[in-house]
Amino acid sequence: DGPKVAIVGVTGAVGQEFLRVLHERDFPYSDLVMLASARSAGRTYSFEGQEYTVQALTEDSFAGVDLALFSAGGGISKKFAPIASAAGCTVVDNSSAFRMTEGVPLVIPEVNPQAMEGMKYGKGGIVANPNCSTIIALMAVTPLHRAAKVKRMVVSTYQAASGAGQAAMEELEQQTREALDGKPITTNIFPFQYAFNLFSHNSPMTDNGYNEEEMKLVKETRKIWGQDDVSITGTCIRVPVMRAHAESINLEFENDISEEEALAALAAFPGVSIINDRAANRFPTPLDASNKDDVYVGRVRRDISRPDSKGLDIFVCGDQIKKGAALNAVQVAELLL
Ligand code: 11C
Repeated sequence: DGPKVAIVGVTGAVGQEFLRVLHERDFPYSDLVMLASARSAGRTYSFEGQEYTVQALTEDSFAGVDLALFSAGGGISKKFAPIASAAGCTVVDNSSAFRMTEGVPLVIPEVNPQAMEGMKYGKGGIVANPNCSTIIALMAVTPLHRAAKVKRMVVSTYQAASGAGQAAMEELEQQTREALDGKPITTNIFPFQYAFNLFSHNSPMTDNGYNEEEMKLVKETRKIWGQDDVSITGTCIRVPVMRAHAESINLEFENDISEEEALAALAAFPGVSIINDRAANRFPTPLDASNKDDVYVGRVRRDISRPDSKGLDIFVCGDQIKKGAALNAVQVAELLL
């Protein structure tokens, strides 16, 4: 019982994670369709005891499909998500194609499930999954926002290879081997050496000197919180870590908030775990968060540059492929059941 589910982009890093998360969460489905580009058609995957053959994505792929999880890039979503929706298939889209489209809910289930109220599988419509950096930041910042109202937020990211896809993860691994073996470094996905290096996020630069990843943090946060007056600035950096993003976040609040109040608010929020042992200098690392559902928060401290108790610094780590993408999308799909 349950919806007939399609996975669009099943061969990619997020596509494969969709399968793992559907299994882990025992997601109910009546049938499963695996879709990808014509190049990948014919590949087979076994899932929950069944063999599936990947089919080439076409305009006819969604007949009889109730729910589709898309992660095949913005161009594919732009073309095929409206086609799927018109066929009565409800789409959860992991790309940036519709995030800022009016009328398309942009949802983190722990934060703003009300934005997709009334939507159901089999009825069409698109729900957008936010960008991974936004999801991971807002999982940690939303409980603090609810406690003391965020006025301004300064985010510095340390983003993993997985955000740039499976090929970038392979490039990091290969370059690390080449560097250790003293061989010339092969660059393919990124224009720089990635292993033992870091660089400004690879998304396109915009006119104001911010890259698109940084502007997503600004725009998506405002849409998810439904609050246009929150000031946000960010610097996004790609670091040689495999699959979990880290973010250093400085927060300025409208109201007073103590470290204890902040930790209590974080501890009470679903999907957040705290690693904050000052005595042992033990705080979240990307490896703590890798392959985990929760977002990890630590380094919770008063901002000493402010004389009052209206500023905090925190450090956050979250798995980019899970909560940053596949898990969030499957949680959205659960709300459609
Ligand atoms: C990264 N967040 O870590 C990016 C990748 O808008 O879905 C995903 C881009 C997006 O590089």
